[in-house]
This record gives sequence, structure tokens and C-alpha cells, in this order.
Amino acid sequence: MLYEDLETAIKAREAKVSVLGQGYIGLPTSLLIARAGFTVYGFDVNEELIRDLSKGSTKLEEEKGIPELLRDLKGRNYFPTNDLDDLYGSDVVLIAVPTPKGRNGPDLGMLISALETALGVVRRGGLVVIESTLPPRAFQDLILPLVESRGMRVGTDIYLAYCPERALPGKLIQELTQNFRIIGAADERSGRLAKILYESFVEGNIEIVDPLTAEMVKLVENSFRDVNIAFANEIARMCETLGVDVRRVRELANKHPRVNMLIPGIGVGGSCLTKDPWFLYWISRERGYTPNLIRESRRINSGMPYHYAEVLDELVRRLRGGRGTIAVLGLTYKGDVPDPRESPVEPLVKELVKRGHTVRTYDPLIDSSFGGERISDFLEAVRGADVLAFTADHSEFKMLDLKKLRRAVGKDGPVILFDGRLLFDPEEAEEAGFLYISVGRPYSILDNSLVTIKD
Ligand code: SAJ
Repeated sequence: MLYEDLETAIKAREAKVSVLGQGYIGLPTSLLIARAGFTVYGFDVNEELIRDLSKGSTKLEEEKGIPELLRDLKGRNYFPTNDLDDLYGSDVVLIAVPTPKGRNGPDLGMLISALETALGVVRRGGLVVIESTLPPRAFQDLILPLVESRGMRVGTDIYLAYCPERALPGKLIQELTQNFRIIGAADERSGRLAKILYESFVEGNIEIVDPLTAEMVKLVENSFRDVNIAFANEIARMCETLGVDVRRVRELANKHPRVNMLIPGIGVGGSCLTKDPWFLYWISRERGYTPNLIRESRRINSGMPYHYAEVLDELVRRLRGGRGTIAVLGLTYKGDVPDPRESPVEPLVKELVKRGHTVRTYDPLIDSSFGGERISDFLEAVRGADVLAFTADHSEFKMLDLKKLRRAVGKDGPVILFDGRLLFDPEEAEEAGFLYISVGRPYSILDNSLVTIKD
């Protein structure tokens, strides 16, 4: 196929597009490209997922716009499949498979296998776009040599670009259409083709850069966020030790025009922030510079749930002279998003169970239990508990009437309300009859002495 023909086909939205991976990014991206008028084959190796999609059902049911787009486009412009035969002769193949972290480096197994598939089904002179997160230099040092080892010259026999997704779960459609996009391409034609494709559904600006810059930008964005949350978490830990409330400190510090401290909490989850900083760290260290700030931030953030497991364990033991019943409320990695991936609540629950407590778990959006006892009814989960630990900032929790909540717990003795995401007003919680403790606040409640929790 001639370059000009492919350009014309993409412009006219007549190109056949296949998307490998129908998960959090692959599915919404497929639907958006289909909505723009292309014929899109959404491929996944997971047969059950494809069966569900073919019936019009998706685990992204709560993502605004996705269920509607799926039902509307399925069988018209969008075809979910796990049959590779459907993909042969694709003009464009997008790769949106996970690139998880392995023990000491990125695990690119799924990506490589998807790339092999893409090279097998794309027509000669077609375009392959990688959306999956790449570690720095992977495009140059791994992807290009692999393509060339197949006898294909990038920029003539095949076009190749890296367009990392940067969308926030919970707002996928909005972010995928409105955010500005980066296209990493080693040659002009690949960049131009990818840009025309993305222009069909992206309203934000699209910038073409070299692949290494694109790799860095994606990872820097998420590392920036992780480091900033780690700063807030570190200040919170300091405030606990020093005897001052982090909320007040943050509120006042943020009045300064050049300060913007993020919200401390029980930890950082999600598939991106827990992984992307490591992608930067590993490659940089391998090449001679060790980014200590990035590593230490990861350590601070991933240590938070263990710290609060220890705090709760100690408080319950003081309160009851032994083990107790802890209701862990909210299991997703962040509020209002039905996504349990890398949730910091998982180690918290596991630690509390390990320490012998009865741990009830409740979440309105997902049915995971992380090894606790899952209770699907909120009132049942809190009834008679020694501790109510709020661990995700779901809107449902923010609207609670704390006096009614205290009555629903229904015990005579003290009940701890642990606020792991700074959802409640401390005074209001205390007036309602709870022993209120939260992230970044000294634990002087029980006997007016500071409980010192070490690292
Ligand atoms: N969190 C805090 N305090 C805060 C903000 C967040 O503790 O002040 C916690 C959240 O509870 C959550 C975690 O951090 O556990 C991450 O949440 P998030 O909303 O910061 O980010 P993600 O992982 O949902 O999405 C990020 C986004 N990146 C940035 O904002 C730089 C998104 O734009 C990316 O597309 C996404 O990672 C990705 O796929 O890379």
C-alpha cells in the first residue's frame, strides 16, 4: 500500500483499524475510533471478555459514556473478537495491552507478543501504534530492532508510533477526547499518519515528538504526582509525631500563592502511579544515575497502609485489651472508581487479618474483599464494630450523617472512626460520639498521651 493511499484512507475514515487489548484503555479507544466512523475490530485474548462485549456488557459499566457507546456501535462499526483472522489486512493496528512491573524491571512480555501479532496482521505499508506504557528507550532499543528483524523498514514498509494514553479512570471518555496527546515517532510519515488518526477523535492539541521524549513525558507526569503525594504523606507522618493536625497545616500552607500540597492518605494505588516511577527509576539506575527521590517517594507511599494497620492494631488493643472487629469501608484505589488495582486498602486489610482482628469489608462499587469478610450491606458492616475505617473517598461516605452512623453501630463502649482519606470534620465526628482519628493527626485520643508508632 502506498503512503498516500493510507493517508487518504485514514482521512476518509475508511481504514480498517484493529485494537489489541480491550481493557481500560483499549475498549474506550476502540469505541471512540469507531464513533469517528472507522471500522474497528477490538481483539482480546480473554474469551470471556469478548463474549461479554459481544453481548453489550462491560466491566466499565460505571464509566460515563462507555456502555452507551458499546451498545450503539457494536455490530455496526465496532466488532469485538478473539479471532485473529478478523484482523488480517488491517490498515492500522493499535496496541493497548498491559505493561506491568516485574520484580526488578518492566514486564514487556504481553507487549512483545502483541507487537508480533500486530506485525502479522497489519498490511504492508500499514500503521502500528503503541498505546501501552513503555519504559524509556524501549522504542529505540527494543521495538525498532524487533520490527526491523522482520525485514520491515520503519518509515517505508511500515509506520510506527508511540502514543501513550494519559486518561484518568472514572473520566476515561472525557480525558481520552479532551486531553492533549503526545505522539512519539522516529520518522515524519509515521508521526503524520498517527496524528491524522488521533485527530479523528481527540479535541485537545496533538504534539509530535521523538519517541524517547514521549516515553519520558508519560512517566514524568505520573512520577510527579507520586512524589507530590509522598510529600503530603511525609508531612502527615511528621504531624502525627509532632502533635499537630496536618489538615490545618495544609490548609494554611496552601494559602501561599506558590504552594499546592496534595492530600495525604492511607496510600497510593492504581495501575499507573505504583508502576511508572519504577520504570523511570530502573532505566536511569541501569545507565548510571540513581533517582533517589523517586524511589523514596514510592517507599513512603507504599508504606502508608502498613503504618495505619499498625496504628489501628495498637489502638484496638489499648481499647479492648485484645483483638477487635474492624469494618474497612471502601476498597477501591480511589473514590467513586470501581477499580481495585493496586489498592492500598489491600495490604491494610491483609495486615489487620494477620494480626488476628476480625475484618469486615464493604465497598459499594466492587466485590473484592482482600481476604476480609465481605459484607454487601453498609449498615450490617458497621453494626457492633470497634473501628470504622474509611479507606476510600466515595461520595456515598461523604454524605453520611455521623450521628445516625454512631447509632447504627449501636455499641455502648467507645467506637473509633478512622478517617483514612480526610473525609469528615473531626469535631462533628467527636460530637457524634466517635473517637476520631485520622491520617496526619496525633493519636492522643485514648489516654491523652501520644502513641508513638515507629517505621
Ligand atoms: N491520591 C492521594 N492524594 C492526592 C491525590 C491522589 O493520596 O492528593 C491517591 C489516590 O487516592 C489514588 C492514587 O493517589 O490511590 C492515584 O490517583 P490519581 O487520581 O492521582 O491518579 P490515577 O492513577 O487514577 O491516574 C493517573 C493520572 N496521572 C496524573 O494525574 C499525573 C492520569 O492522568 C494518568 O492517565 C493515569 O495515572 C495513567 O494511566 O497513567
